Amino acid sequence: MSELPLKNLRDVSERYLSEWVAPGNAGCPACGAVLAVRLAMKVLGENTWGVMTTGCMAVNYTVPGTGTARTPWIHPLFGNAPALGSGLAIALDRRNLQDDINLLIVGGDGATADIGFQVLSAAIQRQHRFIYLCYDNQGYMNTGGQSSGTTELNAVTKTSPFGSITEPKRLSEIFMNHQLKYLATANIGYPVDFMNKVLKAKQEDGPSYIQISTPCIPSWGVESAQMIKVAKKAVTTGYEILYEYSHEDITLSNPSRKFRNKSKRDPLIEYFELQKRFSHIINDDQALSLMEKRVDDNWERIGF
Ligand SMILES: Cc1ncc(C[n+]2csc(CCOP(=O)(O)OP(=O)(O)O)c2C)c(N)n1
Ligand code: SF4
Ligand SMILES: [Mg+2]
Repeated sequence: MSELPLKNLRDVSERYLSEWVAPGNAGCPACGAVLAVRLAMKVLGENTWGVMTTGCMAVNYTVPGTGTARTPWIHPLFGNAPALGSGLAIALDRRNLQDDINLLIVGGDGATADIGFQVLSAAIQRQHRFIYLCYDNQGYMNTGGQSSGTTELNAVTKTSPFGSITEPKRLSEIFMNHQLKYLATANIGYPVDFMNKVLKAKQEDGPSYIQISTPCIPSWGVESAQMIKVAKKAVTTGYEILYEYSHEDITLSNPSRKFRNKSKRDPLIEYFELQKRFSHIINDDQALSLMEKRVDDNWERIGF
C-alpha cells in the first residue's frame, strides 16, 4: 500500500499517533541516533521486526528494563545482523508474510562500514527484502568513542587523539554500487525528509539502505541542546548531501536542493566550530581549505 508523503511534523503527529519504542531508554540526552530509531519505528509501526547490531542502540533499545522496542527485536552478535535478517526475510517469504511484516535492520557506522560490512554486502546481493538503517555517528561510541570507517578526517577520537588521518569510507556510495532497490542519505535535523525515506523503503520488494547522520553528544563534544543545530549545519554548509537513489536515478532531496548553489551555503567553519572534536583545526587555514575542497569534490562526484 502506498502512503502519501508526509508534509510536516503536524502531519506526522496526526497520522502516526503511536510510539513503538518505550520511553526511558539509556541513551545520552538528545542522542541523534535514539531519535532516528524512534522516528523510523513511528512510521513503520506495530508490524515491524527489528534486528540490532551491537552498539549504543542495542543497549538503548533491546536491554530489558530500559526503553525497549514494543515490537519483536533481536540483538545478535555485532557483525551478523544482516545474516540473521536474511534468515528472517526467507522465513517471512516462506510463510507469505513478506508484505505484512517490515524487517528493519539497524546498524551503527562501525557495524556497517567495518565489522558487519561483508555480511551486509552479501545480504544485499542476495536481494532479501529488508530496510537497513545505518545511524552514522562516525565512531565506535558504545565503547567510548574510537575511530570507525566513517570517522571524518581530522576528528579527534579515542584512537586519533591528534585528529583522524584517514579519509572516511564513502559508505552510501559503496552501497549505491550494490543492487539496492532504494538508497537514501538522511540527517536527523530533517526528520520529515527522513521519515518519508523510511516510508519509501518500506514499499520496496527488496533491500533498501538508509544512512542517517546522527550527532553523538559526548564524542563529538556538542551540547545536548545544540544537537539538531549541529546536524542541520552539516546540510546547510553543503558538507553533507541528502539524496535518494532508486532505479539507477539519483535525486537531490529537498533539504539539500538550495545548497547545490555554493553561494547559498553557510561557511563550512560553522559546522566544525560547534564540535569540540574539531577544535584544533578552527584556526588552521590549510586544514579548513582542504575540507572545503572535499565538499566541492563531493558535490561534483555525486553528480549534482
Ligand atoms: C566482534 C566485536 N567486536 C567488538 C565489540 C565491542 N563493541 C561493542 S559496541 C562497539 C561499538 C559499535 O560502534 P557502532 O557500530 O558505530 O555503533 P555505536 O556504538 O556508535 O552506536 C564495539 C567496538 C563487540 N561487541 N564485538
Ligand atoms: S554515546 Fe553517543 S551514540 Fe551513544 S547514546 Fe550517547 S549520544 Fe548516543
Ligand atoms: Mg557509531
